[in-house]
Amino acid sequence: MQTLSIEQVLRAAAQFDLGGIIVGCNVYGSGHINGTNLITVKKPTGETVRYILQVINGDVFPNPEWVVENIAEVTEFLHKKGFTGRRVLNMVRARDGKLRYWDASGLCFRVYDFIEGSVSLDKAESPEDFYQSGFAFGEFQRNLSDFPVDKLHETLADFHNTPKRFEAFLDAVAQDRAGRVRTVPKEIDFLRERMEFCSVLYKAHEEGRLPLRVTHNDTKLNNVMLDEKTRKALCVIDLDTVMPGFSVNDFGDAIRFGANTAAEDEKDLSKVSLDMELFEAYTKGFLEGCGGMLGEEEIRLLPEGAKMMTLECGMRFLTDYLQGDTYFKTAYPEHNLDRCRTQFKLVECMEEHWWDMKNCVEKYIRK
Ligand code: ADP
Ligand code: GN1
Ligand code: MG
Repeated sequence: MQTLSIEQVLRAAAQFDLGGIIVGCNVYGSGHINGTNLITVKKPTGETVRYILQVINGDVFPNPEWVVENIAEVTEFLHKKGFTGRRVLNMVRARDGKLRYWDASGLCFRVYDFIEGSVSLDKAESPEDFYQSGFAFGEFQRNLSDFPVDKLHETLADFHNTPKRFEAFLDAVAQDRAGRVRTVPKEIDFLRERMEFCSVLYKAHEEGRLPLRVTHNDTKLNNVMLDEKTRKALCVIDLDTVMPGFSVNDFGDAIRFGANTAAEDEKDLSKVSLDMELFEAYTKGFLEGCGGMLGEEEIRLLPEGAKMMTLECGMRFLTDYLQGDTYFKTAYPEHNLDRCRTQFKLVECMEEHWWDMKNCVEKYIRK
């Protein structure tokens, strides 16, 4: 997605009912998909109020209207369950009453109330932080367990369909659009050796061992806001991919990002490993947040979810690298490859710690 000029952002912000004069506008956050800006508004009373203005990435989401409609439905549903204020994401209406604004160049913008007094972390500062994020994502899933699923659009088709992702990867290798295939033989072999694993969750689903639920599907630590002072979880954000999915994948994607001892794009792979203390903290938080809604077999498959999401994410980074970096935001040419390598190293660590992960989740079944 191209970077927006400040004029474009300000013009879009002026279309929303922010009730004052815009006095600040800065690029914000470390998300890989949307264009996020922090907008500061001075109200006639003299107080300043902050908002998040985002341009939805139209190269990623084929229908931004669907994204906005899903978020409206989900946040209203949570609202009715008593989640208000900083406990739920709140969309601000544009001057025409709609929850989004399309500019003349075809970009779709939306605005949220900024969740004040909160932090979103790229790395847990303690196991308690990670426990809290697990609780928030578990609670989110529990709260949506009675959400009418037919109201949800599939904003990104087959988002966590790992076998289909594998086919897309093979296709990217065959096409070699960016001429990079010859530079990554080890990474290609790594994936080919794990082709069969890609189907284990779909198999479990077909055999009736793993239900589809309404899930978040992008459970990175920085998609949860924690209270700055108490460090308790406030709310789950980045609701663009709320769709039917497997609980174990919501668990797994969070482990992939948050229980890695290194950053997602660390170049020094010796720093990458699976932190079992963080794994356990998240397991406890997630299962407590889910409040008993997961079945025993589902809990047993949590480690598969962790490995699946890590392998899939590495595969997505590699596919994007092979296609010439068209999906994820990148800061330099090898960025997607560095990200892919950390994910594959983490998969290896998970394979080494397989029985530690299995024993850990088993303990919570017995509790
Ligand atoms: P992306 O899809 O690109 O990851 P996000 O919706 O996650 O976009 O937003 C990027 C970052 O912006 C988040 O990780 C968070 O730090 C910040 N952010 C987003 N929405 C809010 C909000 N309502 N209040 C405070 N911070 C927010
Ligand atoms: C993207 O939007 P963000 O940065 O929270 C991506 C996730 C990946 C993640 C990898 C819609 O998440 O699926 O796991 O990057 N989101 C989308 O960091 O593709
Ligand atoms: Mg995000």
